[in-house]
Amino acid sequence: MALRTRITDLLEIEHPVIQGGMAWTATAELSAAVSNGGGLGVIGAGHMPTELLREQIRLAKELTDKPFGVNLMLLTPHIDELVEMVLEEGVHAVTTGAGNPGKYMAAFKDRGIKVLPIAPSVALAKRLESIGADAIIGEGMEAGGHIGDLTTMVLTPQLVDAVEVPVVAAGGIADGRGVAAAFALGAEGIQVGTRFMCATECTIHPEVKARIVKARDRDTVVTGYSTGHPVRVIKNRLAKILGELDRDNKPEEIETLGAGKLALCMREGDLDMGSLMAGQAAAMVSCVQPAAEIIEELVSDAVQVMEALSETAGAVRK
Ligand code: TUI
Repeated sequence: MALRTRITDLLEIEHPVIQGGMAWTATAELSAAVSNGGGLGVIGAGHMPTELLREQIRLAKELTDKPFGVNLMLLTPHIDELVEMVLEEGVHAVTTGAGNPGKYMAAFKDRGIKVLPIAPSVALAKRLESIGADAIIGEGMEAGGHIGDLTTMVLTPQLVDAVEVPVVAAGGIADGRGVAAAFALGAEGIQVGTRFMCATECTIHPEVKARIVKARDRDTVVTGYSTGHPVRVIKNRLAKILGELDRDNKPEEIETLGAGKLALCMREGDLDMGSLMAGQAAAMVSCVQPAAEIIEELVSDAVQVMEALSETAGAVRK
């Protein structure tokens, strides 16, 4: 079963499934497993030191001969150095988050690297298209981590209307129904983060995976509005404290308390005082399974949903 779109053609992959570039979570192991499963695996750079990211890229090249990418978090202070290194090493694609990658666009394109920026709004997407983005990843506020303020449901069709390049829908997609919905909205690919956190090959602490599997519909909360960089996480003691600091409008204290907490969660498995970044779709993740199986299920279930809808449409017409 395969869904061919401009995204599969652009990235030379089998399935239009891009893995979210989650810092401290999307390591070479997970990315290679996603790429080997026919999607686009993406190493999450976050604040990773340059040489560590270089090692991760080299490891991914050992683990897969399929295309994979790197996600660059543009707020990181040594972003210029990370970009230089990615240009040296070469990857198939770069996704970007938390800013405008305009400054680097020409360099990536000269090197033959496809650029897929994440945009939480129409205006930014249009700007990014005008400077050469190969596709736009529209990320709704259902997503985990740093988010914008529009939902996937309203952002996706507006992006599809606003730009010519293909749109990838992200945020809240964790099963075949979500994939089919994204396609109904005009997307030609999807980005999935939270469900891949529960891939067997994902190297985060097993307690984090268990917490996601246990998650229910209202278990996430957004903290950090007062910092200008709101972040969706699974509720815990840290989130409660950050929420109180947010209400008291103390952005500096949020930044200080938040530092290092993502690693504390993902590496050490501290579910209490770690930052458990995950999307609302955590509630829809019910098991830990291999990345290739997740991709296969997303695609074949989506095709089944679309076929059923087509039959319904046929029956209605008669
Ligand atoms: O980037 C993400 N998700 C992230 S980044 C991250 S690390 C972090 N931690 C604390 C504070 C800030 C970052 C954890 N999760 N998703 C993609 C994404 N990009 N969401 C929102 C945006 C975005 C926001 C503003 C993209 C562009 C943008 O542009 C503003 C501008 O400069 O025009």
